Amino acid sequence: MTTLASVSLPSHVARPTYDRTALKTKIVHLGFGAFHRAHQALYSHELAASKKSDWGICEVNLFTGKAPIEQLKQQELLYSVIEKSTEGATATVIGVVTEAMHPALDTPQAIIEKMAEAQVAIVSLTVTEKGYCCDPASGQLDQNNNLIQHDLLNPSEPKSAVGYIVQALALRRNRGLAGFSVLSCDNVQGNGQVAKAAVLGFAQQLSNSLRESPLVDSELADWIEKNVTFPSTMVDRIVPAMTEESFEEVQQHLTVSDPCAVLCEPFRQWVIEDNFVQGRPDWDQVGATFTQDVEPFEEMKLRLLNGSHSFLAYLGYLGGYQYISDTMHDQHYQQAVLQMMLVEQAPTLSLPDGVDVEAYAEQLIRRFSNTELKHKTGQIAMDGSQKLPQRFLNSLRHNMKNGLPYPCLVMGIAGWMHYVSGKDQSGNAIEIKDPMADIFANIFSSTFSNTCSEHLTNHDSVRALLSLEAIFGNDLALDETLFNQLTDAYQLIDTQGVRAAVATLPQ
Ligand code: NAI
Ligand code: CS2
Repeated sequence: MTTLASVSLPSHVARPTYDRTALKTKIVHLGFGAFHRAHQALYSHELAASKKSDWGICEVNLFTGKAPIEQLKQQELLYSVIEKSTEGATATVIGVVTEAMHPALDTPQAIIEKMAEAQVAIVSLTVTEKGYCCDPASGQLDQNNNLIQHDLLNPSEPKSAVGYIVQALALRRNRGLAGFSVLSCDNVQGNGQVAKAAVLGFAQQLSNSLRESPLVDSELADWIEKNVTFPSTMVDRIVPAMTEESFEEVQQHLTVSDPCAVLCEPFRQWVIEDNFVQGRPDWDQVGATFTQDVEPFEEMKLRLLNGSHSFLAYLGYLGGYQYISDTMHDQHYQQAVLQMMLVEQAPTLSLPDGVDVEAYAEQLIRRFSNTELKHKTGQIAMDGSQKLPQRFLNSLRHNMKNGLPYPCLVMGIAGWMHYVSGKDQSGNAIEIKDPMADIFANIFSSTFSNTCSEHLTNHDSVRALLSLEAIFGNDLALDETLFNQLTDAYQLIDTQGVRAAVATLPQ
């Protein structure tokens, strides 16, 4: 079979120039998804290419994503990243992957053993927001989560990322090895603290429930706290999910198919809390920033970039826009999202030193307008229950408390509320991909069947959704002004259509 590894590639495709056999698996990464391939792995590749690093990565997928792991193995652990803008494209073959594993191919025990190898210094994650099994509003471990319940009963055959990490750490402790750093690269506010809360919460629960286990005792959580660090990060690069058309484009660039390839924008940013227990690659030599305080960067990015993305995703999808770049052609959407950034989100932030927020917002509008990236509104709309708190709700609370305006935030939330009803404005079904999808479906089936007037239905739907504490905490549902504003926005979308509703926002 001809693969990326065996074919002679066109000269414009950059191939690894370093000795791949000199790399050591010092990072185990959970979540070989689109983003990691174009971000952490690419930074690590560039560092290896500069001959200053022997940090290799073992790529692991835990649930979905067995196919890319198999495909990676079939092409000598090589894959390609294509950066695209209206100015052109560049293609790079990434050589920094040293191993690839999946529980269905390699067994959970083999993955845990890999994480427990002495030279492994970092276990990094891009497992999506829901992968931390935490309550999105509080950031604490959700003990009712199905995966957590499974892993508490079967710690040596875990399913969750948290279960794997705790089991590997228990093994390292038992063998007298050092801990490792857990590096979350997901779009979660305080991602390091959330990863820590999940890991320590799980270890605590495990020691409460399994006193007889040789690996787990009442000291495990304490040991983890002393021997493991959880640096926070701000991660940024738009990497849309691949489609048939994007795979065809890859084939054209490379002259061979690459099922593990990703297409992304040229922009990238990575700010990392410099707090590692067993060393780390010098990613700053290839453009990352190490700092002691990531929070201002994280908040800025989550509220300005991701908040805008979610606004455009819900209201754009319902407005018939398939891609984010399509929403940028609608001046009402573009102006409203810019207003939301500058007037409703930026004033809630403690900006990092030297950041010009207007320039940052304008740069985001340009990035969203990149027509070369086919970033689907429906993709970003996924998992809204896990995204709303850090993207909209913390700013909403700030503005409510300080008497500041928030009509765009309200419209964004009302858009989400319509979206999770599971029907678009023409009555077509929307497939809701969200850990709380069943709860939304229940809300809409009961409100629709128990009421007879359209007005009451909207009112009840907003009330029921706003009462979901896992998303909205226990404060927002008590605010009648907010409830009325949300109901009005929801009603406006219903009666006037979503594009007209967006056109009423400050421009
Ligand atoms: P993807 O769908 O390509 O990959 C998702 C990865 O997460 C897969 O490896 C999958 O196996 C794993 N996963 C899903 N649910 C899991 C669970 N419950 N436990 C363990 N692993 C699980 O998505 P993509 O684009 O790689 O994004 C992943 C995350 O990366 C996002 O949710 C976000 O937090 C972060 N991110 C994504 C960016 C993007 O533009 N795609 C940019 C910045 C951050
Ligand atoms: C997006 C992000 O899917 C989403 O929810 O908002 O993945 C976004 O593309 C990245 O955070 C950009 O860095």
